[in-house]
Amino acid sequence: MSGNLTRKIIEEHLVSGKMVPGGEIGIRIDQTLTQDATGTMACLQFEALGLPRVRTELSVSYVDHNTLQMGFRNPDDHRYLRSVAAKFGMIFSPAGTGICHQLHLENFAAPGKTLIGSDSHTPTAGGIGSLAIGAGGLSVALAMAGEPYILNMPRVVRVHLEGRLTGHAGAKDIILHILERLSVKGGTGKVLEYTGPGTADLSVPERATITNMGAELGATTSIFPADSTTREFLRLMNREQDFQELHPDPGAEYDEELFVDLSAIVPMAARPHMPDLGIRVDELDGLRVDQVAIGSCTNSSYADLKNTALILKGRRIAPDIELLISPGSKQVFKMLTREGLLEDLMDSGARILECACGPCIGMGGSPVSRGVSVRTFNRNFEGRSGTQDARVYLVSPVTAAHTALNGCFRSPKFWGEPQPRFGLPENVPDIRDLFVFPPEEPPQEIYRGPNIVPLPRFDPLPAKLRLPVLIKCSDNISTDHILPGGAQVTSLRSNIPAISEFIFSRLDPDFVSRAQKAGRGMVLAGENYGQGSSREHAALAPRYLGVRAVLARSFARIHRANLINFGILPLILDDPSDYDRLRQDQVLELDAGSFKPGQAAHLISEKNEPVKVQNDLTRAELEIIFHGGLLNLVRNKKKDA
Ligand code: MIC
Ligand code: SF4
Repeated sequence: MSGNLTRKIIEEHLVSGKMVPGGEIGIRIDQTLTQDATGTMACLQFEALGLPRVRTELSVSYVDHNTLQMGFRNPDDHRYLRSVAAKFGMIFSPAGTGICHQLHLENFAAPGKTLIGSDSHTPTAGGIGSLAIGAGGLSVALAMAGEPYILNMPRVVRVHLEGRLTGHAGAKDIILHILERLSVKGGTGKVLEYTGPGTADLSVPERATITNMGAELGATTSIFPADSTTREFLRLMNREQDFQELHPDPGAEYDEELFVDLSAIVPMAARPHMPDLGIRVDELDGLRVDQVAIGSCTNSSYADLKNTALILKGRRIAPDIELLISPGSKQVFKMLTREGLLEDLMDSGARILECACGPCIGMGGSPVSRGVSVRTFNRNFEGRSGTQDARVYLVSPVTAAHTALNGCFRSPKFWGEPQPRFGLPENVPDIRDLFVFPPEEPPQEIYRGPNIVPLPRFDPLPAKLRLPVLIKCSDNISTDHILPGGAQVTSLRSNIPAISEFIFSRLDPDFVSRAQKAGRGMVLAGENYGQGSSREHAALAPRYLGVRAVLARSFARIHRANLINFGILPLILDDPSDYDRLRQDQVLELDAGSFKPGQAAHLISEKNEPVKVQNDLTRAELEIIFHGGLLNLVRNKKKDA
């Protein structure tokens, strides 16, 4: 099979393996991005590799998540990241400059480039035609060291867009519609490649909204062609030289197809607590709302906020409502200011927050108890907003703005004339000089605050293990369930012993003490275990607590890779009914020493009952796990060399 865009980019970057769906391949990485919440760990890991400089075309270190500075932790981490960037040749984006994905799209992403980022929404850059993949911090550290990125060759889905958007519908409604059709695991092992005449109707930031939320489908990534719209976007960003035209070949073949008629798309919302629980906004008519938040890497572009401002212009938000707005970048912020739109937003009663992730990761902006919060973000997992009993709905900026005015969801038929969908203005302000570019003569000093605790060392996997089931969890457990976000916990990302105290705290406050008492154990889970955020701490901290295996009905891609990177066996239950049969505290024995790549194996319960697992681990993955994790393997190989 040949000719689709995804395969063409992969082929150009292929360093190992065959491009057969499901098979292991290695690709050369042109660009990396890290953010502060995952970046300190990635940088510590890069330091451990002992190289003098990064070996990519471009690596950018953004500070956008942990921007609250309540005490020394976050500011110390920012200073550490700044000094690491200067020493090792990375571009540094200081706190407040913007959200990594929005900034990367505006300033660095380019068609045909491969990008991996230690954040699950890295596929945002697919909107400009990059092959952009979210990964764990360690995988990104290795890419910074010039190592290929290893992944399974995805199946490529052609998403054929017909027609044009009409009425109040926007890009967010398209992806919410696709999520409703495919579900949060519908993209597993796949790349969604957007084609068809409908692509021409969408601007680059609108495309980026769609590729951003491909992460919620569990997709490896999503990508749009690079066409005249892309060229125009790059021209306005003052970097037309980064453009190359990219299309699938005529008659290109795909593994699957999906047709979407844009003219049939209507305003949509995702209901609590999952991004795929789609519903038409008119079906929510009358539902009272406490808070509206507009921003995040999904919907914080100039057009998103201009639309919002023009809907709010000359009006006040409903009296009982709180409206929070965070522009995606200082470039967006400057355009709003220049056009007087910021004033429209302020005069409506909105609170303007800094250009950062903010409420999306529970970094401030939590809703009231039992509050209904309507957000233009991409995730509405329970508790993620920082208020455990809040109910979060995901919507477009247009829906959010009307909801803020009305104080409740109203059917779009009451919203009046739709706004036109805006493009960028001619003179887009350049904010490149706000980035700190690495100096010619790199300084050698690295600043390490007391919050940066050295990485724990892990032992190799013993051949024979007796592991109690420490927790039994349901389907679609996200990494937010495993390790909560929010200001308190996220500021501990550089301190594994401290952050491990929060593992599974929202599901079961006794988990940590049980794990510590047992010394070793396993997690039992349903389908799509580890969906959502790429935070490798959701594997690293359980490993620190003694988790040596996860037995699940299926795994989300990035989390499975993180488990392997930190020496935890991800095993798939062969018979789904075993999930019902197995209980918490039950002890299972496994003879890991006898595991062979790709061969089924059996665990044995106390009653001598076998539990069959499909072991889909490759030789390379098993080697990593047997060494107790990828860093051990790299260190041991160095010792032997
Ligand atoms: C998220 O949206 O969940 C985050 C916070 O951006 C994460 C990264 C993290 O946990 O640091 C992600 O998407 O990977
Ligand atoms: Fe930041 Fe939210 Fe985007 Fe994650 S999803 S990168 S927390 S804005």
